[in-house]
Amino acid sequence: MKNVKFAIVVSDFNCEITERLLQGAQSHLLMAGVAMEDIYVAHVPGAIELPLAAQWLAQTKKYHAIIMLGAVVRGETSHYDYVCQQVSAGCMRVMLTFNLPVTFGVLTTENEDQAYDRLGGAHGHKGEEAAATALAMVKARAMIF
Ligand code: INI
Repeated sequence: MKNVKFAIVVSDFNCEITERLLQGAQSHLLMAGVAMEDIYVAHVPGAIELPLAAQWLAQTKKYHAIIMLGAVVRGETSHYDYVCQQVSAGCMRVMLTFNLPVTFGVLTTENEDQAYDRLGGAHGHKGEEAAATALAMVKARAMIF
């Protein structure tokens, strides 16, 4: 896919997991023919910071789609619920405000095993899927307009 630009915003919290999400998303885009220079990667500290960085990237008007990657793993408190709810709501808000695909590649799991099952294990690879969805949305938009 030529001249189509993607931004990936990835959180560093649980970075062993999010690094693998990033690798999956990048390799999927490259395999689909996206040029390396058309993939911009921004890092943020945690999942809560993802929507704001996605908003900044959307404001630049440089990208055809944004891919949000993160890993929220349930701990002993209700913190997990607040983070998950706000990140998914923030993703949708940026998507509709900026009229731009923002895919939700944020794992929300009970434990790390469930996360690894979604990084090329029993439940596919959520980084690759977030990239595939971004590509599909760019194509869907091109068909509509
Ligand atoms: N951030 C994550 O990305 N994943 C988590 O599992 C997580 N937990 O469990 O706390 C997490 N917390 C940090 C949060 O995203 C913010 O960075 C922090 O609250 C500062 O705003």
